[in-house]
Amino acid sequence: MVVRKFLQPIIISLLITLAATPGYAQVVAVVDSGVAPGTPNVIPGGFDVFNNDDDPEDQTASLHGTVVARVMASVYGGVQILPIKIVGPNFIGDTNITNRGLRAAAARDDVRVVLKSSGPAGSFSEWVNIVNSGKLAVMRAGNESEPNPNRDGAYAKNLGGRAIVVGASDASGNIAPYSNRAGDSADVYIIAPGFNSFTSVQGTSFAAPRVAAVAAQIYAQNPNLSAQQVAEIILTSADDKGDPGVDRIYGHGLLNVGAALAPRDTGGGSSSGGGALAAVAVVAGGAIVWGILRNRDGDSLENTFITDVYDRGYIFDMTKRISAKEASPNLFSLMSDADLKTDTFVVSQGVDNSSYATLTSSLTEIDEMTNRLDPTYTTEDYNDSFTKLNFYQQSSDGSKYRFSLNDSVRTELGAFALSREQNQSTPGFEYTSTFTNPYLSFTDQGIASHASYKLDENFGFAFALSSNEEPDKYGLESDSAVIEGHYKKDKAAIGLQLGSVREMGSLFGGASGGVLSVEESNTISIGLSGSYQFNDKFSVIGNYTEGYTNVDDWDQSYLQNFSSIRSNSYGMGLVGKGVFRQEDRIGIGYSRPLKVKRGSADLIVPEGREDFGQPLFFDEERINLNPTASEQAFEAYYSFQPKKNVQLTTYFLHRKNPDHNSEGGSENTILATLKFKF
Ligand SMILES: [Ca+2]
Ligand SMILES: [Ca+2]
Repeated sequence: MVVRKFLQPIIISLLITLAATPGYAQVVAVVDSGVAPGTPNVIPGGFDVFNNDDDPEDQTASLHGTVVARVMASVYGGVQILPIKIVGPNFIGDTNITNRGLRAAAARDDVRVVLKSSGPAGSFSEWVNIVNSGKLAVMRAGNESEPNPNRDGAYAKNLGGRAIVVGASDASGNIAPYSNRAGDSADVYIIAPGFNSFTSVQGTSFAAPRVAAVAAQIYAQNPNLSAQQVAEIILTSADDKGDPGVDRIYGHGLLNVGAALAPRDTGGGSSSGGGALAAVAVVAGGAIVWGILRNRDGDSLENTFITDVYDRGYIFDMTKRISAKEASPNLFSLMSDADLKTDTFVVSQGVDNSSYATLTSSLTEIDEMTNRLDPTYTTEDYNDSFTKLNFYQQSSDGSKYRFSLNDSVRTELGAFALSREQNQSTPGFEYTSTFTNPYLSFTDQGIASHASYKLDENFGFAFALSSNEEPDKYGLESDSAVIEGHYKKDKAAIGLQLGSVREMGSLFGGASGGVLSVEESNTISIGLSGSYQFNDKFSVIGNYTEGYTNVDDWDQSYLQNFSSIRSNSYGMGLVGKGVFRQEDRIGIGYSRPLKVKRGSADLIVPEGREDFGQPLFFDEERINLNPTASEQAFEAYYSFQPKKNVQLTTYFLHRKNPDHNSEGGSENTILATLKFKF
């Protein structure tokens, strides 16, 4: 299986905490049998409508209303419960009493949620009054195994999305046998555990308070939400059960408390500057990312304040979201060679010119970029069939053409190309970018082409283009071009490259759409490459490239006011052919991958807000973008054919400070591949 991840495998521990919320009253009126004295989370001011007094003591033998209150407090410790007693001993009561209780709940301004979990049904008009006064209605579905919710629960579907009717689940998360089903109320129906540790009795009465408690906590996250929004958050964050989607048994599915409270993004951007959640998973270019992370004075990124589409605030460790997109092609490409299915078609071949095409297809795994803030998120790779196409043509006059789909033409340039000219062999280094032009393209997806011409025995020039227009898939949209002139005399050859790359939303191949993103960056580069052939076996090759980048800020980004940026890369190596055996290849290389040498920007990170709807506070500092460490990469390979049709390659890589991370330590990789040709 080929693994070619745009995102490096970032394992994210979700470090989301709720931002401190001012003490808004988020009261739930519990229209039930009252509560026993000393029940936690109960606020003063409850009513006993049944006995017409102001002490709603619980007279039921099972302490029904008391258990309901305890279940609520176990789900949300901050819940404030206003008991409204509408039944006496043995649940005696009637519609008039219930209606008076509902009216009392509607009249209270501090009540945001009205929970009806026992007793005779009230009138529909009283529930209309409750939702019209801005409150969310939560009703039990009933315990008669019926296909539809009954009693008050039957009203939920006609209350304009401002009500939720709750069925019961068993310990496995399936609908409990006794619970009334979603039926005609599927759009407003959810299930929650019908059991609890306070009583052995089960029922939808004990499921509904869980939903009411979560609703209260969502109101505490943002008291400006409407009842409709709170219902929407709870219903749409439920775990789907039964048939896919909303169905007539489970409605929206099983209550998921964590998902209901987690930041939610539906893909829209935020104009508040709080950071669009869609943009939270950040992949920054390896050339720059450790400059951003290591050169800060403050801890603003560790304590970033973010808001979701419902304007709920969270404190978030943004550094856990930022990962480096490696500055250099990684080893996956080498491993993938062993796995790819490759077919080579010789299109035509003659004495004077030849052309051929290779078609390679593989299965690719791409990490999904989205939904990483959701605590219920599990890394879901999706497979994508992936096709590489290369078409080559070489003419008798020495000119060469190449057209590639989903492959890089970088190895046609720089020291790689000079080496091939002299040695008739392409070096086997994996750090191709340091030996060629790292700015040609930061990805090997997309379309690329190359043409080279010989003017005479000594002079030649080449032209390469690369374009990627799939930012959704690969996170990078860029157009680049490099023109190269080369001169060869006797044993020495030199090349000079001029390049230009325009990246939309990215900087050095990373951060597309992320909070460290940019609107556009434009880099011009100049490169010098050289090759010297010692004898018929060995050559030394070297390459140096320098780039100058201008950045247009993106107004949603935490990085603003970029200076112009200078960056560079270099590599040198010894390559040999036919050293120990006729067809062997050997190479030892040193690379210093692309890295920012000079540049700065303002890091502006939201750290909180005075109140809901008020402007955000920002922490602001000027940071140097140059990483404090430099990656040093040494690589060596030896490749030979022990038998005809068999090729054995061994490869060793040592990286110190990978991606220029001063705390990155060192990495060693040893790899061997065996290829058979049939
Ligand atoms: Ca009483
Ligand atoms: Ca379903």
